[in-house]
Amino acid sequence: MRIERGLHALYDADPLAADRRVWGRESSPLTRRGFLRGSGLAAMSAALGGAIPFAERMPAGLIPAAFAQTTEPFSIPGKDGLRVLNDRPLNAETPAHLLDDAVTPAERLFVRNNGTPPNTADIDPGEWTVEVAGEACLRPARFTLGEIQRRFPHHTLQLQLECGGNGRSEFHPPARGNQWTTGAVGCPTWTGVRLRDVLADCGIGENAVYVAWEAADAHISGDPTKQAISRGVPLPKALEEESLIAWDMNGAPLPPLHGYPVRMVAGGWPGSVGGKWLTRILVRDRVHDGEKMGGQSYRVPCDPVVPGAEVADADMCIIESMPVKSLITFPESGVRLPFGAPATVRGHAWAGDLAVRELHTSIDFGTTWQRAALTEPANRLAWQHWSTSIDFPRPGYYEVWARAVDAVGRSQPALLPAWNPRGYLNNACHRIAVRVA
Ligand SMILES: Nc1nc2c(c(=O)[nH]1)N[C@H]1C(S)=C(S)[C@@H](COP(=O)(O)O)O[C@H]1N2
Ligand SMILES: [Mo]
Repeated sequence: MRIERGLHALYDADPLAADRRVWGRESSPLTRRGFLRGSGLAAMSAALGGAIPFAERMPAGLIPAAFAQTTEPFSIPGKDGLRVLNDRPLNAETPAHLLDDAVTPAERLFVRNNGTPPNTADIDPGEWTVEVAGEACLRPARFTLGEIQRRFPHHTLQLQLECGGNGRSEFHPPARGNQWTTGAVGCPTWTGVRLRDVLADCGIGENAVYVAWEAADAHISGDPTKQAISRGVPLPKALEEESLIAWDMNGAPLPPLHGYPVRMVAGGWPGSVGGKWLTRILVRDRVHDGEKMGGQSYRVPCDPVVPGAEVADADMCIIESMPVKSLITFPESGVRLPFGAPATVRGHAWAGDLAVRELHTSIDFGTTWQRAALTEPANRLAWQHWSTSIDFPRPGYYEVWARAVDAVGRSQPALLPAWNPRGYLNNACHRIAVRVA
């Protein structure tokens, strides 16, 4: 059997019907249970390359992890093995096994552009200007990047960056937008000054509510009267110690695609709050109303809705802290392991504004879980690393699922969380395929 993109389309359209067509599995739409028997089990086992010891636990209507994460050839200069989802604007994600580093190298950080980046090839970074203004700014000012670097104390922090739409490809009905699987996340180190130090210098009015940014990228249409994106955060988030105006990533100047010469980073919130190619900071007396703040952008229904529902803009709320999530970065999904030797499995976990408290793995489709070792974060809002050793009871096809729990006890859902119109915040457990022979 040849399995390609078509499998996703088939499962997107109707997962239980896809099960029937691909494997001959009949199941109940209510319980999502349906035992793979006879020819169905034989077909799936053949495709997966072995018996499936926990076959009777496998949820119906779920593409086996062995086929769920396809990789396609692609190249962006300076990017190593990322998958391009769109080239105008450029969007590329990182396969999970390439995110194994504790600190994400530049070559492996996803790229999410809403517009056309400015040409910064020949600029003098020290002369780049950043203006501070807005209704609630007491002393509007204009700094060069050189002045910012000279006037305010420097800080280096490791901060996670995850696109609000990471995981969108799994929602059904499908949501429009980049069809990210699991790779729109990374956790480099950033060097810069605290946003709050610059804001304090300019004076924050009593009426301040929100801190927003504007940037030098152009709207994708080329229309100079339109902005590509201009977002921000409520004042308390802007004033946190970890909200930075950064010029270095991993000890080197920001790469052009990641905002050279200067950007904002507010870890733990959707990546879209951190403006690349920063030109203006606005202290607003209202919730910022820039491009991609309103409508349905970076918003989810304030109250849960049934999948496929149309939700009025007025009933959509701005995404703030991202939910608890984890990745399995080793081994690579699809790995073949020898039977009898314990296998090391590891990855990272993060939880928006919170820390991760526990991480568990399962090899029986979520029936039982074992606790992994978990490190403390390098600093607040940095992802944590986990590792565990797994014994597989007999040869066959397995899936390893990882599930993190945050500091207040919320855990990742085994499969999909609440559907929302734009497909944000999918923090379902990451799963990898393992064949033991
Ligand atoms: N100026 C500007 N800043 C931006 C964007 C953009 O398109 N333009 N994209 C945002 C989004 S949606 C995300 S997820 C992050 C991605 O950062 P990265 O491309 O450095 O990984 O940048 C944010 N900052
Ligand atoms: Mo994003």
